Order: sequence, then C-alpha cells, then structure tokens
Amino acid sequence: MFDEKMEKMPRKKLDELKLKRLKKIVLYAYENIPFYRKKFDSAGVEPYIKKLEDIEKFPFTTKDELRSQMPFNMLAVSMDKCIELHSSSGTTGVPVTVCYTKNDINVWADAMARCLSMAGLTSRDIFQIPIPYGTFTGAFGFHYGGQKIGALVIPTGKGDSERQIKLMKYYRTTFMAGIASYAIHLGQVARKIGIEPSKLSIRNGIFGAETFTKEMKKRLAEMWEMDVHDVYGLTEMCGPGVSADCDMHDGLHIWEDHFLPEIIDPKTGDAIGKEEEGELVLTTLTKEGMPIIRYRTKDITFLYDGVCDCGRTHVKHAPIKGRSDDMLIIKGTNLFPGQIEEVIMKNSKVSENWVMIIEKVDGMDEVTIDIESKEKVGEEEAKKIAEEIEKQIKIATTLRANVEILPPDSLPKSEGKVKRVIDKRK
Ligand code: DLL
Repeated sequence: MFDEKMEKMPRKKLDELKLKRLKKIVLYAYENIPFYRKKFDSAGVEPYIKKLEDIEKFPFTTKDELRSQMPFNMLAVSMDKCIELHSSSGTTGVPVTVCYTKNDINVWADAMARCLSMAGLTSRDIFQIPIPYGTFTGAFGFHYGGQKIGALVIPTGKGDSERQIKLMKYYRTTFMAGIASYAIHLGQVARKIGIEPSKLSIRNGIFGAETFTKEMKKRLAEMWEMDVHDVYGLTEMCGPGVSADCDMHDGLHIWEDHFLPEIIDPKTGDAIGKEEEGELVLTTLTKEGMPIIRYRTKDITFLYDGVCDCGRTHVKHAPIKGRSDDMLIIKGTNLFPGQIEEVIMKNSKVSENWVMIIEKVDGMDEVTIDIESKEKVGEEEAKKIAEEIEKQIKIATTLRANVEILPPDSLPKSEGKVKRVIDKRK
C-alpha cells in the first residue's frame, strides 16, 4: 500500500479527521470566497460544523454556479499561490477552470499514487500514459501519481495509435493508464499491424473518465491479458484520483481524508442511506486553491456498507452507472447507455465499437444501434446477430431497438471520451 497508515485508518479515527477537516474547510470557504459567503448567508446557515451530518444543512454547489464564477472567482487564495491550471473541455458551455496550489498538486499526486499502487503499480514498472497532456486533468494525474511511486513514466500523450503500440513494444511497457474505449482501440490497432496485444509486456491497466461497464472491463482484460482497474474523478475535485478499485474488484474506495461523499436523491436533494442508489455529492476536505462544498457530480452510484476484505477502511462506491444528465427517456422508459453496453458486450461476435441513434419518426421514438462485428460476416449472419442482440436488449431493458451489424472498422474512433449516443430528438 502506498500509505498504509492512512488507507487502513480505523473508522473512528478517520471520522475524527474528516470532522476536523470539514470544520476547517467550510469556514475557509466562507471566509475566502465571496460566492460561498453570499450563498451560506442567503441560505441562513452559519459556517460552523459540529458533527459530520451538519454538512446536510449547507446548500449544494452546481456546475452552472461554478461556470457563473469562471474563470477565477472561485479561488480561495491569491493567484500568485497557484501553480497549475486545468479545465473541463467546455464543449457544452463555459469550461470549468480549476487552479491548484503547490499543496493541491501534492495532495492530488498522493491520492493518485494510492489509486495506482492499489492497481499494482510499483517503482519497477514502465508506465505508459496514452492520454492527451493538456488542460484535461487525466494525463497529469496519472503522471504525478506514477512519479510519486517511482515508476518509469512514459508520457506518450495524445493519439497516433500505431506509435503508441510500437513504443509499448520497444520499451516493454508493463502498465498503462487511460480511457477504456481508447485502450480497446489501441488493442485493435495492434492487431491490425500484426501485434497481438496480449503478447506485449502490459500486465496492468487503470482506466476511467467514462462509463466503464463490467463487460467492457472483461473484454479489456482478455484482450491485453492484464488486470484492469477502475479509477474515478472529476476536474472540479482534482481530476482522476477521487477513488479506485482494489484487488477485490468490487467497488471503488473513496479517499475520505480528502473527499467527503454523500448520496442524495437527484430529484429532492434528500440524503439517501448506504447501499441505495442516487447522485454522488462531494466536498473537498483539503483543497487550498479552490475548495468546493457539496458539489453535485450528477454521477449515479451507491455507497457500500461494511468493511472491505483488502483491509482499507475508506468507504467504497459502486462503479458509476452513468450521469443523471445522460439518462435517456425512450418511449417513456428510463435508460442509461451502460445498460445497453452490458448487453452488447455479452455477444462474442461483435466488437467494442457501437453507437446508438435516437430519433422521432411520426412522433414516436425510434432507436437504431450500430455495432461493428468482430470479423467480417455475411448478410445472413449479420441479421442473425442483430436479432439476437435486439432480443437480449428487449429482455434486459424492455427497449425495442433496431440493431444493425456493420463491418469491422466502419465507425469513427475517439481518442478521448467516447460518444455512444446521438440523440436527434433534441
Ligand atoms: O474525466 C477525470 C478522469 C480522467 C478520471 C481519467 C479518470 C480517468 P472530467 O473530464 O471532469 O474529469 O469528467 C468527470 O467523467 O463526473 C464522470 O461522469 C466521468 N467519469 C470519470 N471517471 C469515471 C469512471 C475526468 N471511472 C466525469 N467511471 C465524472 C465512469 C467516470 N465515469
């Protein structure tokens, strides 16, 4: 373990530490960020915490509110204390910008080092990072965490998949990080240039940034013959490093000494008990540059009850099911794209590349799912595969969809987060 004392801290002691930090951060946000001073005052709450549950009296912070304060009005310190800036892509509006102090970067590196060592990274590993280095937090998080552990970090950065594979072979990379759909794409490119991914030296991988279903994990593990770990995080908290799964592969440990989790009903905002699904809300407990109180992540999950067999005491959350704003309502049925992916990935004849198109035809929702086959297949065979998947989707979700099997390599590939849904109704 990277930090055994902290990762295995007895519950009582961990709660005491959380309380101490929560008291401090709430007051710190109130005293240093006019946005929070105004917000707490108008909600009629004083910035004093006596017990952990007191956090529930405070108002939530939303992405739109952060945007309204961008780029720098959410800072609790003067700009000269900040040493790095990251931001969300801004594709759906104003980018959310986050500035880090030296201490924030250190905390982030530590949290990531815990995640990476939990996934098996050691100082003997050759650690390749095929993620764009830029304002996106992904690559830098893995980079700082990997260096903290003392692994040999290879910052291959953005794209050029053939080059990525060649470098993996040349340097005998043992560990990779990134986005699951891109790692699948890399494996497909390797095969195309005559290299079987499982014959490379990669033995471990850690992936996140997008919905990461159980079936996708299985495929990734088989393709590369590696152990696959899930890492979660978001720009507003630090980037990757909020949580990751241990070798039990059953839930992700949230580093509670840095992030206070709550689960709420996304409709009412009320607290939800352990083991019940809802929206994850996070409060930063140690952020200096840009502390955030009760941030609505929109990510749907639940918190586990009980202690993990790995010995870590930090609470686990279930793999993210999807984002509340990604939930689709089709013909009156609520559905997450991940539920469709679970069904598709169970069919061994299709590849990992698929896209779902929703449109209105004569006032009715129509769903078409395009999926690439693994190998080239004839018309008859394609029809049979499509019908089987249509049937399984209907059983699993009640959705009647029109599945089309396309030849390998016909769908566009993404080097970042993959886009699975094209909703033409909007
Ligand atoms: O995606 C940070 C990250 C990079 C995490 C690389 C892990 C690996 P954002 O671009 O701000 O930050 O997007 C955050 O991505 O609210 C989730 O909806 C989604 N997400 C992140 N990790 C996971 C995961 C990065 N492991 C948003 N499983 C979050 C499912 C994830 N969704």
